[in-house]
Amino acid sequence: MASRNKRLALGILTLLWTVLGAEGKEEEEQTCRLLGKFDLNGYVDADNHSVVIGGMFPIHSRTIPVDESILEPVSAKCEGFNFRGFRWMKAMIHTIREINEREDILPNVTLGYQIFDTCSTISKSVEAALVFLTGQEENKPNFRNSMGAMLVGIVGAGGSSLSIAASRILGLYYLPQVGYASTCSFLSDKYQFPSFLRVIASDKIQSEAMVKLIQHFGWVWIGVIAADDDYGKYEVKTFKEKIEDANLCLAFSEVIPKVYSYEKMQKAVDAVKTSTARVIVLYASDIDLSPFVLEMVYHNITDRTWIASEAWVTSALIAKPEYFPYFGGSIGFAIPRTDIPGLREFLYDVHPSKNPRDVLTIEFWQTAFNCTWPNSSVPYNSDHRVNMTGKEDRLDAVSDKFCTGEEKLEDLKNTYLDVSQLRITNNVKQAVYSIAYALHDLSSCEEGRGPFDPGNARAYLPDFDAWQLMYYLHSLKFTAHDGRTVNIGQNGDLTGYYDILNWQLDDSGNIAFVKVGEYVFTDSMFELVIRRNATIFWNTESSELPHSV
Ligand code: TCR
Repeated sequence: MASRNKRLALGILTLLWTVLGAEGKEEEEQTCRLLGKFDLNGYVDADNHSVVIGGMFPIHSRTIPVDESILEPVSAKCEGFNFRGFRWMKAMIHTIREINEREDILPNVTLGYQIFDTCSTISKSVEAALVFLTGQEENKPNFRNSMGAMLVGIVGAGGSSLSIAASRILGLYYLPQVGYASTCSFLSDKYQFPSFLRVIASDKIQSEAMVKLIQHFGWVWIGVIAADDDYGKYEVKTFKEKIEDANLCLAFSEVIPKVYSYEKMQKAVDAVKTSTARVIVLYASDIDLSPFVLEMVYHNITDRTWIASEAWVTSALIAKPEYFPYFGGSIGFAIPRTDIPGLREFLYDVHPSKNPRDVLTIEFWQTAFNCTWPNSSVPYNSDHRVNMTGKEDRLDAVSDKFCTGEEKLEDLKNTYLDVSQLRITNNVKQAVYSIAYALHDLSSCEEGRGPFDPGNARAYLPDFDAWQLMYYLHSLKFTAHDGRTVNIGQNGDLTGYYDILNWQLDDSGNIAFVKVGEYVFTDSMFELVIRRNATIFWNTESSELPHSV
């Protein structure tokens, strides 16, 4: 069965390769745009490097719907610049540079990278997975990237739906893939996703933690709203099961549509409006959640306590002071926060004049400073979404102000530069480190002591197959820069803890994520601790703990 799958995939790849081409590399670091069928944006630095780590990040929020009158298949363009995803991508480059400077990890190897923008969509993630595998002008996957360097593993993709799609293809070849934000419990199934591992805990744990939190505060009557993707669907499914087991009651369960639909959105809004449940669990990544947040503001729905899943609990997109009357007092789970030395400086080192072909940096600059970069073809802030009134909102606006290049990043209050909440960003770092440590272990394995059959007793660097890394990744345990242990574990999942955060207003009128407790978990135990002296802000008329019974 597996080998039939492989042959089938090989056939597809062979076909696809004939329409694929790759542009050569001219500068040290350049925007990489592959010609032919696929149209992917990203970054590559791989010349003369023996080993390359691939990356997939949501640098845009969505693809632009393709004009239906076009008969040929075309690769969609993207819009909705995502500053947070841009920061994650930068964190990967920063980590690779750091590893290259270290003498204790892979001393004789320079790591390169090849990174693609997934535009938060499945189709782009699949395009990227195929380009990673086909790589260069050979009609079979050869685990070399388009610069001829060896591809050893992939960091990403972001959301579970994207990782699942990419993993279906990468898994056929056992190419290591380390997720930094994909939490779907489904991905723990090693039969379906043999080469997927992650540096973030599975949602199974968070659903359990949610129920414990709900019980802790004595709530019984709970609503749930989730994104219309694998993340939302699986989370809700497990959550419902756990709610039933705990004898709690579900008031309603609704979805937030991925593509704006007035009817679907109103169904969710009505459920919140009409239900007597005062406590509502929200499972969605921030990009999917923001249209729903606007609806809550529009309908002036206050006096609800939102339980935040990790995917939006510290999101700058949602935690805006103007939303505080509606979402203040939210309480939810966050993965551990850390500081990353040197990252701040690295993030500030960005300027569109450095490379005129770096379209992502140009778009970053234009969007951040609300101006048009002279002589560039990068569209300014286009938005093809159907808006809240149900009409399509085409604003291919060109800002009438030109960027001068003198704009100051210091003046910018933007999530890209905010290094106070490094959580997923740190996961990106640890995902890169996982692959690097596995490579290091593989390269220092003694003759005859490797995991492979005697004829192939030792895998030499760079002369080895990427799948051989899986052996080292499975048993990987290392200490991160902040002293924490990263343990990918046998089933590719983690042990660790969540911070429990509560949204309060600080003295300067911004939203502060105040830590009020922790949820600690290992394979065999878990514990919810709400700090005894913690002051929790509740968004109720009386400011007292809400009742939802
Ligand atoms: N898992 C979600 C995606 C996601 C995310 C995030 C996206 C998580 N945390 C933070 C943006 C920011 C958790 C998934 O789809 O698996």
